[in-house]
Amino acid sequence: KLPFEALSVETLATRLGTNEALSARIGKDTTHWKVREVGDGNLNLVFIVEGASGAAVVKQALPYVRLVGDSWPLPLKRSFFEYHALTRQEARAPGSVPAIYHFDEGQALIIMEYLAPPHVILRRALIDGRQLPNIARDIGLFMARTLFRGSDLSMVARDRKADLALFADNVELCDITENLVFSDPYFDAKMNRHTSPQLDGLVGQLRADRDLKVEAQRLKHIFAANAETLLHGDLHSGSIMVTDSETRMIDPEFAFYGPMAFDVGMLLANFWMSFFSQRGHEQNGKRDAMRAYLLGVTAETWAVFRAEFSHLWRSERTGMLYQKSLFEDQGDRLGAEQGLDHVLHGIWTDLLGFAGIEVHRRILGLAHNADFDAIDDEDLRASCEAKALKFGRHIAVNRRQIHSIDEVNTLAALIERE
Ligand code: SR1
Ligand code: MG
Repeated sequence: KLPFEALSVETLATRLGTNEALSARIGKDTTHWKVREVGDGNLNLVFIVEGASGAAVVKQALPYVRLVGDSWPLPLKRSFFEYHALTRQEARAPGSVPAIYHFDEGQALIIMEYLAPPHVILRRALIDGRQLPNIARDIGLFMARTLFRGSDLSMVARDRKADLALFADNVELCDITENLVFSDPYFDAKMNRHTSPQLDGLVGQLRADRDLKVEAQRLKHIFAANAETLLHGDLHSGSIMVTDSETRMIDPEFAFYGPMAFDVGMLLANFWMSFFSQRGHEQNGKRDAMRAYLLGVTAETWAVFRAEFSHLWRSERTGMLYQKSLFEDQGDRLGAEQGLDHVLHGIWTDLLGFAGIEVHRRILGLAHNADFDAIDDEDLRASCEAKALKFGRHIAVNRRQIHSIDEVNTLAALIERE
C-alpha cells in the first residue's frame, strides 16, 4: 500500500495511468490525457481528466483544509464517507448523484462521472440570474427519498444502526459544522470575518442577542444528538450541479446521521440567500422576476418534499417507527396520518431554525458564499447582507410561531423591500 501523496496536474497521468476504471472511461493512452485542476471548494483537489474517448473527475482529499492551509489538519477519511454516502444516495434516489467509477481509500480519491458543460454549479447559475425549471422538483425528491429511506421509518433497524456506527467516525467534519455553523458566528471567534464593515453594528447586536444564541445552541443540540437519518450534511447551492433539465447532488463528505431538517434547512437557506443577494447582481437588468422565481422555488421544494415524503410514508414505511401493525393493519389510517403530520411538523419547525443559522454563518463566519461576496459595491453588499441577517434571525427565533412557507416568503419580500 503506497503512502498518501497529493496528485498534481503534472503527476496525475503517471500515477493513474494504470488505473483500469479510469482508462476504461477515457482511453488507455495517457499521451492523450489532458488534466486540469478545477477545485474551487474549501477542502479538496478536483481534477478533470480528458482522454481520447471520454472524461472523468478525480477528486482527492488533502490532509488539511484547503481554504486555510496545513495549519488546519483534516483527516483523509472524509473521502471514505463521501464515497459511502454517494453509494447510498444513488441507491435511495437513483440518478441524483454522479456515477462512481473507482474509490481508493489510501489515496483518498474518488474517480467519478464528469458532469460536462452545460452543467454548472447551481450557485453560479442563480448569481447569473438563470431560472432553472426543475431544481425544486429534483432537489425536493432527492431530499425526501434519501432522508426517508435512510431512517428508522424505512431501514431494517440492525442495518441502520450498523450504518450509523460507520458514519459516526466522521467526527472532524461534524466538528467543523458544530463550530462554524452553530457557535462561531455568535461570538468573536478567531476565523470569523464579515466583508462589509458597515455591518459592525448589526453584528454586535446579533452577538449580544440572547434569544438568538440560545436558539442556535438548541439547534446545535438537535444537530449533534438527533441521529435520525443519513444526511448529505452540506447541501448548499455549491453542492449541486445543474443544466436546464438535470440536477445532480455532489460533495457529501459531511455525511453523517443527523436530523432530517438539517439538509432541508440548509438548502432552503441558500435559496433565500440567493434571493437577498439578487439586488447586488442587477448590473445587467432588474431581477424582479428572478426574486419571484426564487421564492417560488423555496415553496415548490418544500411542497415536493412534503408530497414525496408523505407518499413514501404511506407506501414504504417498513422500519420500526410508526409501524403499520399499530395503525393501518388495525384499520387506523387516521393514526398513520397523524404520525406523518407530527413528523412533518417537526421537520418544518427545525428546518426554519437551521436555515436562519445557515444564513448567519455564511455572512458572519469563516465560510462565505459567492452570492454575497461577489457583490463588489460595498454598500450594496452590506445592504443585501443586513437584510439576510435580519431574516435569518427572525426565522430562527420565531420558528415555532411560523406555520407556512408563504408566511416566510412574505416576510422575506417585506424585508427585501425595506
Ligand atoms: C473549513 S470548511 C468550511 C465549509 O466548507 C464546506 O463546504 C462546509 O460548508 C464547511 O462548513
Ligand atoms: Mg463541499
